[in-house]
Amino acid sequence: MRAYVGLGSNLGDREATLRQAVAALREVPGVRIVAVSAFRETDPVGFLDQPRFLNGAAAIETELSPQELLAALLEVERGLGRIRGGERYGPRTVDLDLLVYGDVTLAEPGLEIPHPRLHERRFALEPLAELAPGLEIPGKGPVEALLAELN
Ligand code: PH2
Ligand code: MG
Ligand code: MG
Repeated sequence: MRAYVGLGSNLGDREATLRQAVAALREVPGVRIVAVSAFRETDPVGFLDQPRFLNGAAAIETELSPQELLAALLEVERGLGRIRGGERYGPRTVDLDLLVYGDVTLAEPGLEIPHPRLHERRFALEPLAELAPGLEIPGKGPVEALLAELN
């Protein structure tokens, strides 16, 4: 299945951390990295009083289920030293979000696909549009149209 993972960091050496996250993802059995977007500086969204983020996205091909993939992403976050329990939407050394998983829509405790706030977040839509300009976000519309709506 083709899936897309959002990459974010706003603490420490953000670029090194995102590169390490991609390298760690590459090592996950059942995950193949297809492409990685450029990383871009973005203003914080949701909780404004925090450092700017570096954001990007990765296209992967995976044999893992959405639940297994989520578990792998959380494991990579932990391996890179992410500590949870701070402010919601607050600063983080690394954030790996499952944005899109094929044409699947799913909502269960702890896992919603597509990511519930993807369609309203430029920092997530832009790298996604770079990787897959024609991508249809299940239940939301074409990525390019969603971006245009934010203008
Ligand atoms: N992540 C958040 C909250 N706000 N803002 C930007 N610019 N980039 C993010 O990755 C981000 C955010 C929660 O995950
Ligand atoms: Mg996030
Ligand atoms: Mg997250």
